[in-house]
This record gives sequence, C-alpha cells and structure tokens, in this order.
Amino acid sequence: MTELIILKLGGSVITKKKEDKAEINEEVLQRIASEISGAMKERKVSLMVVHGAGPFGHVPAREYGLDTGLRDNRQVKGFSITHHSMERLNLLVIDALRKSGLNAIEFQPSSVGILKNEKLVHFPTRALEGILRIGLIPVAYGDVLMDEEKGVGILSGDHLVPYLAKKLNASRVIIATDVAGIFDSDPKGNRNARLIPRINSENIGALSIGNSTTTDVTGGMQRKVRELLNLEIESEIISALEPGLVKKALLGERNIGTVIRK
Ligand code: ATP
Ligand code: IP8
Repeated sequence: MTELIILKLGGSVITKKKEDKAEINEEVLQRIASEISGAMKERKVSLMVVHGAGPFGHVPAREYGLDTGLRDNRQVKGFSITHHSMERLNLLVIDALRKSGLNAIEFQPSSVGILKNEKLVHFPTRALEGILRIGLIPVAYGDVLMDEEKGVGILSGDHLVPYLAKKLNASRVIIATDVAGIFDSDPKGNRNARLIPRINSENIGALSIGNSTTTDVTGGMQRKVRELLNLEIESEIISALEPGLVKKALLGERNIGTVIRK
C-alpha cells in the first residue's frame, strides 16, 4: 500500500462548537476540502479522514448521559439520536470533500467497533484496507458504540485515530484543530500562552493542557495529547483555521504546529 496519512478534522473547526450549535462551518470546511484536494493532486498518498463531533455529538451524548454507561431505556433513544446526528455531520463532510473532487465514502464506526470500559477493543480493518488500496478516502468519525462493560460508550475520533494509525501502519497523523498547536496553557484563557513546538514524555508534565471550553464529553485537548504520546508514530497538531496549513501538512511539511513524539 502507498504511504498512509490519517487526518483528523476537529469538531471545533468544522462545526459551530464555540456557539454549541449543531451547524457546520461551511466556508471553512469547503476551504479545507479544497486544500486536501490540492495536496492529493501533488502527492500520491493514501488518506483516511476522521472527524470530530462538535455539538452534533457532544450535546446529545451529554443530554442522554451516553458517556456514563447504559442505565435506562431513554438512553437507547439517545443512542439513535446521537448517532443519527453524527451521520448527518459525516454526510456534510463527505459532500464538501466530493465537491472538491475527492472520492470520499463514509466509514461508520458504530457498526463495526466495540468498546470495553471506553477503550476500543475491536475494530476490523480488512474492508478499510481494501477501500484505501483502490484510492477511496474513507471518512470515519467519533460515534456512539456498544461497550462490553458499560452497555454504551463514546468513541472519540481522538481515540480512533491512534488506534487506526497503529493498526494500518500509518506514516503520519495530522490533527487539525482551532488553535495553532499545544500551548503551555489554554490560549483561549491566557493571551500570553506560549506555543510548544515539540512535545515528548519529558516536557509534557510542565504543560497545563485543559479540556475543551465548550460541551465535550470525551476529554478535549488533554486526551488528544495523552493518546498521541502513546503512539510510536509521529503526529502533529496544527491549526486548520489558518489557510494553507492542512495542505502543507499533507504535502509533508513539518513543524507548523506542535509535533508529538514519545
Ligand atoms: P472535537 O473533539 O469536537 O473534535 P477538536 O478536536 O477540534 O474538537 P477540542 O477537543 O475542543 O478540539 O480541543 C481544542 C481546544 O483545546 C482549543 O480550542 C483550546 O481552547 C483547548 N485547549 C486547552 N488547553 C490547551 C492547550 N494547553 N493548548 C492548546 N489548546 C488547549
Ligand atoms: O469529537 C465524540 O467524538 P470527538 C463523538 O472526536 C460523540 O471526541 C458522539 C460525542
């Protein structure tokens, strides 16, 4: 297989997460899609996209308490509502990618994945490998899943990305979000926060990394960094709000955000 890149599009970029509204940022999403398309014309790589949820997933998941396990029947309805909302978002992302000429297709996590105590323990990838091999771009997302211990649970895109990167032997992971990378403290709360160009197991302890400032049931930035630090593959957190950076990252440019490597 050609070199594989996994690109995570953060919910804070593609949706109105700041306003807690289940709507997409249409212009930003279309601009990112055209950057991906531009990069794919210049460089032959396989690409898998995973996108986050923003309010499409986090708001109903919180409302129905899906992040704390299955306790009553009302949550079964919540499962269906949350998943359906994620499918709507997924379709909008795929529409944007297809409009830019990319052959993107949905890859639905809840129909194949199983969690155990919030950890992904089963996610068959044979179909995914075939899809990538013929040049399609599978687009997965954070979703509600069966959880063998808790009944139901939330699979964050931030958990799925490192899992797949390892299993599919990706060469690079790019996490596109709404800030320029990881700062020594949340840049949204501290104007003097400093961008940290590289994070490893030695300097992580000195940084104050928080959750998201909006509704987020999966642990926000803190979890992203923790998950990526455990990965043997290099990853980089970049801003997708700055035009051009997604394209640069896909073309192989490094050190444009925060590079994470154990
Ligand atoms: P989603 O989880 O919906 O896909 P996302 O991945 O785009 O969304 P968040 O999980 O909301 O993004 O994480 C991004 C947010 O993390 C930033 O908007 C910022 O406010 C917050 N954050 C907290 N601490 C830090 C830090 N030390 N450095 C950078 N961002 C931080
Ligand atoms: O935004 C969360 O995915 P994430 C998925 O990638 C749901 O953490 C359903 C809340």
